[in-house]
Amino acid sequence: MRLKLLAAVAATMIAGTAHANQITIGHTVSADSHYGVGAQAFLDTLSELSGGEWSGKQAPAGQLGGERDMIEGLQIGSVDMVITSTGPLGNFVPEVYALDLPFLFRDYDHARAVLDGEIGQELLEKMRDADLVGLAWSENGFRHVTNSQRPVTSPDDLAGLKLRTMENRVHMEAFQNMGAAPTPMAFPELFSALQQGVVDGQENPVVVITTSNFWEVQNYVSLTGHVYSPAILLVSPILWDGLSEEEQGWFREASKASVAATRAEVLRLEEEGVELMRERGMEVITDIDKAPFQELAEAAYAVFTAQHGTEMVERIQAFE
Ligand code: EAX
Repeated sequence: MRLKLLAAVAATMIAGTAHANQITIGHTVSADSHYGVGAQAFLDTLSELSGGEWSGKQAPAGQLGGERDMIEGLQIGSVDMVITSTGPLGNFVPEVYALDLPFLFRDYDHARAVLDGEIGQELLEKMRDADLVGLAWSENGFRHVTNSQRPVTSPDDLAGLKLRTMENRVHMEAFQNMGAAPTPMAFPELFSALQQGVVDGQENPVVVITTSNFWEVQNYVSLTGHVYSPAILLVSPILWDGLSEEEQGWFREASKASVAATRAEVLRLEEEGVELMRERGMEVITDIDKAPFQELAEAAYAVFTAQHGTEMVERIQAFE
C-alpha cells in the first residue's frame, strides 16, 4: 500500500516536472505579424519535439520592452528568448553592423543565402562574445520610408524631415547624409511619437507598417527599399547553458521552423501589403530612382569599415 502510494506520488512529480519548462518569446510587433507567426512556429515545434515537455507563449508588441531592453534582459537572464531586428544589435556585437549597410543586399534571395551560409554562421557565433546565444537568422524585410508631410521621391524631399531610425549608428549616418534629421527611438515608443508629431516619419518593412497600423498616423510611403533588415532568434545564455544537448537540438530545430514560417509570412504580407496600404488611405510611391539615395547612403559604410575593414562587405557583395 505504502509503496503504491509512493509510486503514485513519484508519478505525479514526474508528470509535474514534465510541464514545468515554459519559455516566453519577446518581440516588438503584433502577434499576427511575421514575428508572431515565427514565434508560434517555434513554440509548436519545440512542444512537438519534446513531447510536450517544453511549451511557452509569446510576449508581442513590446510587452517586455524595446529591442535593446530585451537584449539586455537576455544577458542577465530576465528574458528567455527574443526575435529582434538587428536594429540595436550592433551596439552589442559591432560586427553585425555589416548586415545593416544600406543597399548591400540585392534582394531577398541574396540576403537569405548569405545569412544561411558561412557569413551568417560566423556572425551567430560572435553573439557569445556579448553574452548572447544566436540560434538562427530570421527576417524583418527591406525597409521603406513613410511620413506625414509629403511624398518622398528623392533625397531632397527628406530635407529636414524628423525621421525616427532604430538605435543604429549605420542607419543614423545614412539618413543624416541623405539630409533627414534622424531621431533614434525604441519601437514601442514610435506609434505615439508619430501620432504626436514628435517625429514626421519612420522607416520599416511593409510587414511592420501594415501590422502596426501606421496608416493611422502616416500619409505617405515611398518604396525606397534602402536597406535589408535581418532578424535574429536570440536566447539567454543562462537558459541555454542549463539545457541538455538533446534540448539544445530541439531549440535549433524549432528555430529553423520559425525562420521558415517568418520568411514565408514576409513575402505573403508584402505581396498584399501595397494594396492594403492604399486601401487604408496611404499614398504609395512606387516609382523611385534609388541611385541618388544609394550615393548618399554610401557614407554609412565608413561607420563599419573604419573599424572592421572592407573584407566582410566585399564577401557579402560578391556572394552569388
Ligand atoms: O523588429 O524597431 C524597428 O523599427 C524594427 O523594425 C521593429 O522593431 C521590428
